[in-house]
Amino acid sequence: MVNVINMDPNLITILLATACLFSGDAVRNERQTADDTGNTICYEGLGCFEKNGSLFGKPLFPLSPEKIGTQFRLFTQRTKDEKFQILSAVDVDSIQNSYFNPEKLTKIVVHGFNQDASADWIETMKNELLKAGDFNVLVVDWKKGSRIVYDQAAANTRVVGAEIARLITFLIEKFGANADDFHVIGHSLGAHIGGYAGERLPNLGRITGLDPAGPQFENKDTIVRLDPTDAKFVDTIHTDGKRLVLALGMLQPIGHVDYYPNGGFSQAGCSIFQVVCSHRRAHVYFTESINSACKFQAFRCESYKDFKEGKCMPCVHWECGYMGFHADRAKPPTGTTNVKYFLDTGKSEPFCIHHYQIKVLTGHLLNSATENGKIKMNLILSNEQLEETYLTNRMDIESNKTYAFVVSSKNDIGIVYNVTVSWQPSTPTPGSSITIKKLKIVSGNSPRTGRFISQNATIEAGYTSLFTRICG
Ligand SMILES: [Ca+2]
Repeated sequence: MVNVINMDPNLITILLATACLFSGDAVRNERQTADDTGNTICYEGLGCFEKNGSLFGKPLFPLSPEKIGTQFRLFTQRTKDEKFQILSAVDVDSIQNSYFNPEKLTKIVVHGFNQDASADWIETMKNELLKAGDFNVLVVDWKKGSRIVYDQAAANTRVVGAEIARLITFLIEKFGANADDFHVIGHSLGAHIGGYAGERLPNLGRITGLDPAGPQFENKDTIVRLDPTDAKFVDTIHTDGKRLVLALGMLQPIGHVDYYPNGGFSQAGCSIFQVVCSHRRAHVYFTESINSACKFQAFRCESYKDFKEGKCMPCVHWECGYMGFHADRAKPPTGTTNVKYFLDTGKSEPFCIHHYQIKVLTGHLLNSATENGKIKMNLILSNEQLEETYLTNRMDIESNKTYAFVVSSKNDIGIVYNVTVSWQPSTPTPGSSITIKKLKIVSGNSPRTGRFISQNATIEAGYTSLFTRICG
């Protein structure tokens, strides 16, 4: 018997949802079949939805708009402490009598599975958005469609997406809004809701998918999931793409640009027992990015391994990405999709960190053809303050070869004046040493300002060598 008393409530939620995966038939009699075959259901004003098991994960119809009860809550800088205003796509007055301004950009925030629009993270994101700009912020509440069995919630995303599309179309046709000015920000299932909205709207400006839900969506046809055809710019943040037992997100790149903090899974500071911690980090990072001075700089790279080995730094132009709110500052050339960016984050707030590349060119090894061990480096600033200590993984060192590493700091450390380097061989061997010809540090924030620190030094085990900045 599992002792549920001491379990993480988030874990209980997931287990309950998973345990219900096979009970989808129980809710199916809520549909209203509109054709003779029972394969299509139509809802007034939204169109028809097929129950197509070969494309969609489970053969389920979405629930009716009445049952889902989707609500569009408008917040603006004028709202202040007043209650939000509710907009309706079938009620001109609801918009005319609101603070909605079609001249301004609109941010639409959509929650995911088992959530609602009153969640703390939505309140925080909404406040940060309104601090950043005079936006129309629309928070979408679809809790009656999301706080149920996962499979049915996943099916319901199609109706919620269609409702968002209908509202935006209404705002365009009746109030002169511009499709390009709308930006849907969706977490988990909310990301795919953005996709369903976008596929119905030519020229929707942007969709941000925050850890787009994986179960029933990963590796599915583009009509099932968020994809680059759903908006003019689609950016995603993958934070829970791989897990031994259950991944809530996906690793598959599905946007024009796809960001993979910490490799896209197992976020820094999240333990394996905190089931939704990594999944939720996507919206935490996005919210922090809105007004942060630190811009979550990321680097275009083929893999996290390549990134960690320093192969993707420095970057130039659009290959330097910015995860989160400012992702649209780095757009790849037209027609390029699924561009992957990597970065690391801190373990706690603020999560944004600065990345540096350290390149080491070895000289001739004196003792053997290959040495194995770890290199330890201390970065020292002008005021002799120790900024960062970095220890490489155990590695083979050979003569006359360049090695690159990525290190990170919570602070923008600026110019490094001195670096101390020591050598820690894996097995104590008399005379074990490495020779370093050149050492270079490049800041990820300003790729053109490489900092060279050079000396041809032989470093014996147990000794420390000092490298001084000479130019750059
Ligand atoms: Ca799509």
